[in-house]
Amino acid sequence: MSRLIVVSNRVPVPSKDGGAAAGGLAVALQAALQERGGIWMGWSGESSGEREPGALSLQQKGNITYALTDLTDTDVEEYYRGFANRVLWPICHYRLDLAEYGRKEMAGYFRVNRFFAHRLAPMIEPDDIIWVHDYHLIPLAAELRQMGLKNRIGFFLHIPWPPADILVTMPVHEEIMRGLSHYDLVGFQTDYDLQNFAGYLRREGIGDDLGNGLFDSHGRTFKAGAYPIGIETAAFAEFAERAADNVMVQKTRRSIEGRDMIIGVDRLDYSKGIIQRLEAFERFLTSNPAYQNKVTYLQVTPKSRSEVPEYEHMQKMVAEQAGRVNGAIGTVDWVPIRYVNRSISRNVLAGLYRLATIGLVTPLRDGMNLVAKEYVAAQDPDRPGVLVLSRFAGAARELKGALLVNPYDVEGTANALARGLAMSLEERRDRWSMMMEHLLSHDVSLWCKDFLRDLVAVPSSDGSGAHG
Ligand code: ADQ
Repeated sequence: MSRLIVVSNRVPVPSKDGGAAAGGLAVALQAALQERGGIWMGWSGESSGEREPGALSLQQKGNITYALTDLTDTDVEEYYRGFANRVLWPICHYRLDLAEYGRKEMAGYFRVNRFFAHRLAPMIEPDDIIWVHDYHLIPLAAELRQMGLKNRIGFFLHIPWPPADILVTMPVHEEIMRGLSHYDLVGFQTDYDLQNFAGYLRREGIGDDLGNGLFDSHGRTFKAGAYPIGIETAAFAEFAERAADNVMVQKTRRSIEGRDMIIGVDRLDYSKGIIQRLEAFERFLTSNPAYQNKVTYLQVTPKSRSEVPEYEHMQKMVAEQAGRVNGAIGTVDWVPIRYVNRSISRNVLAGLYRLATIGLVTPLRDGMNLVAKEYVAAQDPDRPGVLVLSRFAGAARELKGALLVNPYDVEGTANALARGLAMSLEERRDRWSMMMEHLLSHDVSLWCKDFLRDLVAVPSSDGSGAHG
């Protein structure tokens, strides 16, 4: 079996003491790496100032070598904060209004990808399989090909892929698309993203759809497909069951005694629709006054990317809005919105999901959204809660038992909350079983296997044979 090389912007290196349980994606990729042996390479998260970063820092854990590099301050500014998070992230989330183009940032993005390729290439053996993750590293395959590598290289995009009309507003859309054509397999979260990708090739006249998922573009034949990512369903359900004994979960249960809890869990990001969600909760309370003092909404939101101005601004807006609603509707013995700005261990998180009568997941646009899947997996099969889910999350295409909402429609979301809280136990069980069955049969380890199976099987454009 060939070795596996995973490359992603950040790398979940296990801590010395075993640390907090890692997320499902890390667990699945680590399992594949352990089985095949391999390397996980990425940015250390550290800056080397203005000096060229030194050699890769290598750590061996079982069959896996973690290979990390620092980046210079300029690299971090241009590649990470600049192009990746202020151009590609907003564009892929349909936010043309937030994209900030700058030649320097674009050049920095391509430069850092070249740098990654130069650091990675000496470690690669001819029959290694390479799997690149996410929007930070789209041009990596092209750089590796430039250096003569003929390995099988796959790419998975964790975020949405926008329609051509949106993509072409990005000045370097042609280079980005050329970059994708250097992979052997390009994976998207949903069919809808895949259609957007195929639609661009057709519209710009730069590629042919050969059928069977194969495309021809920029002189290469490659495969593109939808690979909806899953979670570690069975393990997460077990965490949730065991979390009943956890002190933090018990304290939370006592603190909501006699009330229903609604839970929202998101990184603080404008794509997650947190502002609109708070508005919907407020609307729900004002249109259904009987629920006042009977429902508590817990929003758990660790800060992210706070050095990017849009995120800093959002942080302020969400805090202000939660404060305003609490001031206007709360009473001396009831705080309608509990807003927590921190990260929580996966065990506790699973226990909190299980306490909540409603999981409220309303991104304005999301590649998949794992919180929706985690909420379902964490439910008590005898008394499951209700998932209220944005139709604009990739997960909405799979989780048919959810109450689907349009997050821009504040009143519609408020009505879904009322419907969810009043739903009969029988309907809750029916909806939940349908979703749980799907999540158990489409978990993250299957996702990983499916992608690698297809990557190995795709006919190679570079004359290299298939190998498993
Ligand atoms: P994200 O945008 O980060 O991921 P999501 O899929 O919801 O979004 O994953 C977030 C993860 O972080 C979940 O596993 C969740 O449990 C965890 N998390 C969130 N808040 C937390 C908190 N306060 N404490 C602890 N953990 C917390 C990107 C894409 C998504 C895609 C994933 C995976 O934007 O669309 O689903 O990658 O492909």
